[in-house]
Amino acid sequence: MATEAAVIGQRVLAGERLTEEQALALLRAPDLLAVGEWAARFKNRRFGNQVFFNVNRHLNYTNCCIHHCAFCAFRRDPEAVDGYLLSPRAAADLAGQAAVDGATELHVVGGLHPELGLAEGCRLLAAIRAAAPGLHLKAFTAVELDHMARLSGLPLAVVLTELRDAGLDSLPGGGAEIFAPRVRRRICPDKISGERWLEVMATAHESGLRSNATMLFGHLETLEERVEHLARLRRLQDRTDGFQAFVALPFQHRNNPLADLPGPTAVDILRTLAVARLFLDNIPHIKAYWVMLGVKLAQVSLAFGVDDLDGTVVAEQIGHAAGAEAPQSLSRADLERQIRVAGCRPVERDSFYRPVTSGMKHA
Ligand code: V47
Repeated sequence: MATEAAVIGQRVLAGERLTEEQALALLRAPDLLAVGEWAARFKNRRFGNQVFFNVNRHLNYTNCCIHHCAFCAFRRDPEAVDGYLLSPRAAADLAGQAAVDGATELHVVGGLHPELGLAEGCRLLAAIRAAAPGLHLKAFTAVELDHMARLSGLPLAVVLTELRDAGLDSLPGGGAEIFAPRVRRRICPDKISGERWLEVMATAHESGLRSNATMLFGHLETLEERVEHLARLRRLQDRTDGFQAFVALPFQHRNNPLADLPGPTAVDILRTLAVARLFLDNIPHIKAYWVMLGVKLAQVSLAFGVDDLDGTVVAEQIGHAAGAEAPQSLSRADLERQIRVAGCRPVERDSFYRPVTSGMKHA
């Protein structure tokens, strides 16, 4: 007799949308490989054996933050001796070098610096844009955008317009954590609510900006709260169609107040990615962030519904501060090899998932 999970698998492959109850059943299903196989088939229908990657660079402009998130090992008090805030000039120099090295995208995020309002955010982007006109600027999480709107006393729509005029091209998906208030009270008590995160994204999507979405999982949340998070993303995507990729971020457990939690196991990570692929039928790309998965597990995840391996990265600090053991960067050749050895075809993409066919390829 077919198991409950097998019936769900048949239904989803026949085109039925997964319910929250079914997603939960798959997260609990003992047969990891069956769930992975359905997710891989779902992915292959859309993208065949292609796996996307991009040549990017992360730029964390400040570690100073007025919040005290329990999972974060990167933040410093604004007055701390090891707190930093990059000047627009220093950020521009890094961006210029990234462009010379062949990057097509800069991922710009930081803590909530008490003095970094809209004017400073615009100055930062404008300096980067001037130094590297061809780079796509994926900058500022919903949390940072809300902070700028508060400091400047301006509506979010105006903040977004001004940042776009200064060079903003799209938004990263960070800061979503887990939407459930029960969990937020414990892991990020000062942060905007899940509702506000979704509202900021809705406003951005309605203004024509595209974004990603994340989920930081494997700490205090229940599986039900994980599914609820995915369901809220799926509902917003039904309305706006603005999310390009979903990024599942496994909790890194070192050097932070939650360090006594073990973090998710490899099986949990793979199952969560596979269920995200099957449940988020309206978000095209499922991204493995190898910095937090580790390169080896990220490669395995390509058989579990993942179609995007992010990226060359170069100078990541948030995951590494919390104990990520992955290297600081991968080269284009490294990424291509990881993808090929997994039996897939590497496709270098731009920030809107169009294949990169020309330009300097020497990262
Ligand atoms: O916003 C912080 C999370 C995010 C930890 O949009 C942690 O393409 C796990 O958002 N363990 C930053 N996660 C990373 C991020 C991201 C990465 C790659 C691609 C994209 C994209 C977005 O990492 C933070 C927070 O949600 N985070 N500390 C930790 N200890």
